[in-house]
Amino acid sequence: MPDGIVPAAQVARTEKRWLTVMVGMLIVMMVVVVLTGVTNAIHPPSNVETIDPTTLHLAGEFAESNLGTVQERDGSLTARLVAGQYAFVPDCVKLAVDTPVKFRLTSTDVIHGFLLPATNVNTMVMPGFVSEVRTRFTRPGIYRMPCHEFCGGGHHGMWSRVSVVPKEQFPALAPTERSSCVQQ
Ligand SMILES: [Cu+2]
Repeated sequence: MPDGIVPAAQVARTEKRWLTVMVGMLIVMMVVVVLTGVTNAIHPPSNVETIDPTTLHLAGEFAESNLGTVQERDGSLTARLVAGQYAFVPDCVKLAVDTPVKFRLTSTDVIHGFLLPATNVNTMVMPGFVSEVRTRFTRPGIYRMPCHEFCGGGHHGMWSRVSVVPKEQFPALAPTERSSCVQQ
């Protein structure tokens, strides 16, 4: 219209069109969420385990002597890490290829993130909670491990590594022994 006033019927039509687009996008996103959940097993962790972040270093599962990789009786590996501003401890985790792996992590201070590109490992690490992720590496190599939750001024430097080696190169560990690749 020359005076700039748009007729009500046209406004209603345009709004309906945008509403349809928006509902369509919502449906597409819901389908993506459900499909990735079902086909790729990408879903929120179901276990809720709490832990006191103020006494981690004193004793228990996340005491310093207990961090790193441990071999379970069934041959599987468990890697325990503590995340804190601005590092993971240990900062290099050694694991074997084609072996069931369980990561157990917790934080001493704020929320951090634990992500291994090209794997299903992607979790938040929260103080007060234990995050557990299970995986199996099909290829040896160095997997870079960035913290992917903004955790403060040094966040961009919070990088660690996971070194996955062929089975025969992985040391046979005694039940109380821990392994890492921190010195390498
Ligand atoms: Cu961070």
